[in-house]
Amino acid sequence: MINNTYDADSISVLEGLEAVRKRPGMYIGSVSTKGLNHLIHEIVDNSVDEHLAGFCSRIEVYLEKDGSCTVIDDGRGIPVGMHAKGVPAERLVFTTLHAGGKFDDTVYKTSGGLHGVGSSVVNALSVYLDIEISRDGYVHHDRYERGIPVQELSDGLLPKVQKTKETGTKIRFLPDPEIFEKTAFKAEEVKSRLHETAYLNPELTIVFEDRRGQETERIVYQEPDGLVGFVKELNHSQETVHDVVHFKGESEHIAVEGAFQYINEFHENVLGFCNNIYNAEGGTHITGFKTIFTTIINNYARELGILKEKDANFTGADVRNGMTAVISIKHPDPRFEGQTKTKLDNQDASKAASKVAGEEIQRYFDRNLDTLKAVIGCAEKAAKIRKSEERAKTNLLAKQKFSFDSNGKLANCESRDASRCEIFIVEGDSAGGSAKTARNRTYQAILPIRGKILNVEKASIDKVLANAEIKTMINAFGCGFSEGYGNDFDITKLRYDKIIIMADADVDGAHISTLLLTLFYRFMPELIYEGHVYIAMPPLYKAMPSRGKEEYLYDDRALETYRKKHTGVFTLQRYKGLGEMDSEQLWETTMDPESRRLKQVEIEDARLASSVTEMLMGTEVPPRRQFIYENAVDAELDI
Ligand code: TSJ
Repeated sequence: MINNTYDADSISVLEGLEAVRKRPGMYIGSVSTKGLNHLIHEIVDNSVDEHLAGFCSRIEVYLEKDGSCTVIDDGRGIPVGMHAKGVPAERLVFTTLHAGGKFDDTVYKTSGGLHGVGSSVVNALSVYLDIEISRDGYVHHDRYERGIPVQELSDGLLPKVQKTKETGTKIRFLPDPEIFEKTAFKAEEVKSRLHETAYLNPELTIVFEDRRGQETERIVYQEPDGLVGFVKELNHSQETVHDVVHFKGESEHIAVEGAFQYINEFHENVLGFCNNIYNAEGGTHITGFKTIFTTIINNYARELGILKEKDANFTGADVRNGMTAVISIKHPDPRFEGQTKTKLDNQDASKAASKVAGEEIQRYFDRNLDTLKAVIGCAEKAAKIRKSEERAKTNLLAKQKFSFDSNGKLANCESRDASRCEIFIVEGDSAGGSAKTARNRTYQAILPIRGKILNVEKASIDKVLANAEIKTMINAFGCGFSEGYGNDFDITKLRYDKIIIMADADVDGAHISTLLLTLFYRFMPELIYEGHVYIAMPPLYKAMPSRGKEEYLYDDRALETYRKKHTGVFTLQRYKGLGEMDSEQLWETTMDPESRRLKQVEIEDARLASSVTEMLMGTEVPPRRQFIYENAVDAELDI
């Protein structure tokens, strides 16, 4: 009887394992670098949960030389005692899908995260996962390989390998190259997420080390100022209008915290987090905050006589003109919806955010009239510009509705079936010319763009709209654009299923891609959410062996492999730019759907692009060069 139960359990464990390894995307989103990095966050989130429960103050994350990742915390240590099912509790954590909740006495679960997976998924997708749990006076050891336990138990329990007075959990795992397209973690993304976590948890210390290079890079993230520090950091290079306003409270068992500060720019940046998870698509907490904020400002504006009886209210977008804000809530049972399952859906979160923000912000403004007046001043400016822009915009779009080929630059395709059509945005006239010759004109359109397009992160909307390249692009796509002021974007009108950025694999190319991504991110984010934006990946080399077929090599790793495989003599041609390829080569390597490589742009890429654009555009030249260089190299490897 006991044996049967045990067998049934191990069968279901194996089935779970197989399910995860068969369809990893279902559990971690994708098997690209994003999915790979997701493994780290999935593990770290457990330590953050332990912090939220009040038992952990330090988390260490190490990227190891062998490609593995180590995560250490000083929490209570995963329970190791015998569980009712006859195995150590820890074994269930790592072998049962969605085990978390069973022993989880933390109030707030991060398990409602992007894909709601757990440590068992990371385990199933790792060549090895090694565990040391310090608690009850000992270090307990366990180990899995591709999800299967390989550590012998003694009397049904984990072996104690050492005495200790400490407590905590240490996990080291190596992602399986059989599963992941690429197995090198992207440090920049890990760092940015850890930094974010530090801001969201002011009493937590997070240590990061990248031990993979010649020299170890070590960073200690510690942000005692929390959300206030976060907003300051977001605004660090901006002209601010007042001190950061902070508010905090609880309603319906939901903890709500926020901070905001206005800058002298026509730009709104409101970030939402639920249980430390970033909500790229916003959600109910954000709506609740925005709605109450608009009401508060309109009420004050009338009270102060800034809005007269005959005046219309400020719109929400007016009121948030120049606002940088972070809203972070802790919800006991979060639900997510939306294209990327990052939009908070709980109605009570809207109520709680609105109640806490409403009460606290009014209290603040009652005592800080200068800040209030500065904020209302931003809204007034926005309302004024909105009114004149509404006119300008209608004129612009009306005039150009049917003339998007007017400046002769767009070579449109013949088909009007959007699901088949593609538009290549090509840097430079010479590459543009080759692309026009090379393309399949039935369904491929070419839009050459020259030089650097406007940095939309900095420019106000009228400048953006005045830019010729941007105008042509908006007109070509056919779906308008959206900014704070109204929302005229209509994705159903999109004329192309794929928008493909084709830029050189060098510094300038990386720069222009970054600017384009920023433009899309700010004015047409749905294009990215719905997966319409791609980056073309031209090859870096062409290898021509003295005997045999020539071959295009898309990155340095491919070149390395090629060198190992081909013992004979071969000539290597390095492509410096798209312009070096004739139209036939360009077609074959970069445009032909049968043989080309495209990288689908994910919202995280665009968010990163947008946040670095400002730095790229700054006046300090040295860090900027370095950044572009590092990322240009990255882009080469990241295929
Ligand atoms: F994800 C994971 F399981 F791999 C993992 C868990 C990874 C890492 C790096 C840390 C952790 C983890 C789990 N750190 N701390 C904990 N804590 C518990 O699991 C724990 C400890 C004690 C009690 C209790 O009720 O006494 C409850 C829990 C959930």
